[in-house]
Formats: sequence, structure tokens, C-alpha cells
Amino acid sequence: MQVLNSVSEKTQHFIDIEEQFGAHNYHPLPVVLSRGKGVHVWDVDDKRYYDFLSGYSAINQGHCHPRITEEFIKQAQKLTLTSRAFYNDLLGEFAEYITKMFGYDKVLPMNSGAEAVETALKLARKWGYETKGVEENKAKVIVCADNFHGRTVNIISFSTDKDSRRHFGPFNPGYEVVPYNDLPALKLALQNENVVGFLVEPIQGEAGVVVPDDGYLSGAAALCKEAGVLFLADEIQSGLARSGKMLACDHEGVKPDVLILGKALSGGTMPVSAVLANDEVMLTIKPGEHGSTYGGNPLACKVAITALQVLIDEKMVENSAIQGAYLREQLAALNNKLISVIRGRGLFNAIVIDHPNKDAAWEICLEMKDNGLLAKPTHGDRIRFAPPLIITREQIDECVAIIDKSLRKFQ
Ligand code: IF1
Repeated sequence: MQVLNSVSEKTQHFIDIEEQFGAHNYHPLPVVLSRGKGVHVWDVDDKRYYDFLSGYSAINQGHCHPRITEEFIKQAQKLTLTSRAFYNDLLGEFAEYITKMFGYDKVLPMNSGAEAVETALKLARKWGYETKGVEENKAKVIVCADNFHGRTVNIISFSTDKDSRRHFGPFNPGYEVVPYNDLPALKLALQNENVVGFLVEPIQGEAGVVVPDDGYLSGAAALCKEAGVLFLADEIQSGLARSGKMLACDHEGVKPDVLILGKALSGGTMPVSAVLANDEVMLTIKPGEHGSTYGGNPLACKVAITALQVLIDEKMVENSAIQGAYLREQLAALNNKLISVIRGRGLFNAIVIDHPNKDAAWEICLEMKDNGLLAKPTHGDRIRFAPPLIITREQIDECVAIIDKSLRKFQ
């Protein structure tokens, strides 16, 4: 593990025990955080940073949002879990709130994002067999190259990332991969009558914030409709105001048949995910056929209602759009040759680093850390810039100055 001279003894202590007793399934930046507020986090030495990862977009509302935290604590002292063996007095309220907000008949609550994706896939198959009339065990779901939908064995069965798959097989059949942002390839794959769904990230996150061409999402939705196939949108990362619209699909006026939400649905307090669909799809799953112990628990429901209300009341969609455009404009104005690409929508952004050293993006992130801004490289040369959606113009200015200063060290 890389250890820097600049790391304090205290920081090193926390890194060491995590390395010794925790599984080595991540390679974090050498910073140990102990508190957060809004757009900022502080490390164990009380150094302050701008958070430009936002918990992989789970913290859209900002760290420890006062209203979300307050409702969380109040509900935690009242009732946290009933299981779905009994009703609770918040699931109905949450279901009514979220379905009316997004315009669907029903919601199925789960916990992690991966579970919600699995739920959407099960819905598509069930609908395919029971409504579309696909022959038993023949259902196919089309997915995109360079997708990221989670870590379960089933989901990695259709990943195209070698690290995510190596020695985790055997994998599940029933998927076909097409290139992202390629309507002719999708059209061809849709010719198979056993296709029940098309699962897509409206903006690809892990791939490095890849925004498809205008017309891709609306074109794909139209092709799916024509073929009698469900359009399943994984908005776990791109949704909930991150891209400058409530959903990334809203950029093209597309309404998915199945909408998958997670991450910021709880404002970063606990795993809460949800799948939304109309009755024709949702009611194909009957009692006893799917579920989870924590899914729809009253604490999650209360937190999720509040997390959604906060997005609306504090105009985070608007702020994400405005500050995101300003961030890209200011990054472009740096005119730095190290930045070969600046892309994104709203506050969902990435830059691509052009440098002969293949570890340059990692080293730039270390430098930005020392200068007070936390971001994480992906795929070697890409750095995501996704701060909480409450960031102000003045804070963006300060952050761009940090990015500028950090990049200068590598010229
Ligand atoms: C990791 C990425 C972000 C997601 C989409 C489902 C899930 C995710 C579109 C699963 C999760 C995460 C998980 C985290 C890294 C990460 C990530 F780089 F891999 F793509 F955010 F940028 N659909 N994304 O992005 O949700 O089960 O984790 O709740 O696995 O290391 P989950």
C-alpha cells in the first residue's frame, strides 16, 4: 500500500488497522475522515476538504443534512424495523409520496442499489413470461458495454469489466451486451423476440461520466416500445438532481418503464433503494415471490421522504444545473493541457488526464487532497468531479483554484 510522507501518525494508525483487519477490496486515498458538514469533510487531524465524490453521489444533499439528520434521529427513537410481515405507518406514506413525485403506479422498496437492479431484472423477466409470453427460461435482457450496476454475481455476469469478474464465475446466462450510445446495435439486438428488457445508465458513472449523444435515450425508449420491451433506467447514480434534472432521463423527456433509484434517496445516511413501475409490470410479482428484511422499513421510509423533500425545497436540481455549467466553464478557462476532456451534466462531471505517466490521475488526486479537495480517479486517467448539490459559486471558484494549483505541479 502506498504510504506518503505527508500522512500523520494518527492517520497512519487508522489506515493500518483497516488494512490489517479489513478485507482489501478497495484502494482508498490515504485520508481518514471523521466528520462532515455540507460540502465539507474533515480528517482525524481536523484538516478540512471539499468532497468532490459525495459518497459516489449518495450525498447529493450534503453531509449530515440538518433536516435529514433530525428526522432520522426522531424516527430512530420511535420505530426502525417491523419487517414486511406486518404493516408500518410510514411505508404507505413513502410509497404515495415517491410514486406521485415520479408518476408511477407503484414502488418496491429495497436497500442497496444492487438489490434494486436485481429487483428490476426480476420484474422484467416475470413480466416477460407472464405478460409478453416469452418461453420459460428464454428471457433476455440487453445491457450496455462498460456498464456498472453493482456487485452481485448476477449483475457481474453482464459486466464488461475484467476486475469485477475475474474468478467470480460461473456467470448467469440471459444477457446480451451492446455498445453504449449505439442505436443501430440496440435495434438489431431487439429483434430477438425473447428480449424482455433494456437496462441502461442514462449517464454512465463508473465508465467516467459518459454522457450519450442527444437523442440516444429517447431513441432507445422508442425502439424498446416498438419491440415490446421494457426500458429499465438505472438512475441510482445519475438521478435525484445529480445531472441538473431530477432524473437524467428528463434531459430527453424519457419516462422509463422501470425506474431504479438508490444512493441519495437517503441523503447518505443508510442504504435505501427503490424500483418504480406501473401496475402492468409491478403486479406480476405476488406475495412471497420477492422481498428483503430491511426493505421498506419505517426509518428508511421517513429518511427517504425527507431526502426527496430536501432536494425540492432547497432547489438542488436548479443549483446542480447552474453550478455544474459554471464548473465546466471554469475548468475549460484553465486552458490546461493536462485536461484533454471535460464532460458531464449538472454536477455529475469528469475530466480526462492526458499525461505520459499512467498514474498521473492518482497522483493529481493525492496533490488535490493535500490542497484540500477529495476526488477519486477511475479507469486510470479519469477524475470524477461530483460535489454535493448545495455547493455555491464562490465555493466552485475556490475548488477550481485548488484544481488549478494541483495540476500545475505536473506540468
Ligand atoms: C463500488 C462506480 C460510482 C451505480 C449504478 C448500481 C450501483 C451503483 C449506476 C450499485 C454503484 C458505486 C458502488 C461503488 C463504486 C460506485 C461507483 F464507480 F463503480 F461506478 F458511484 F461511481 N447502479 N456505484 O453507480 O449500488 O449496490 O453499491 O448501492 O461498488 O465500489 P450499490
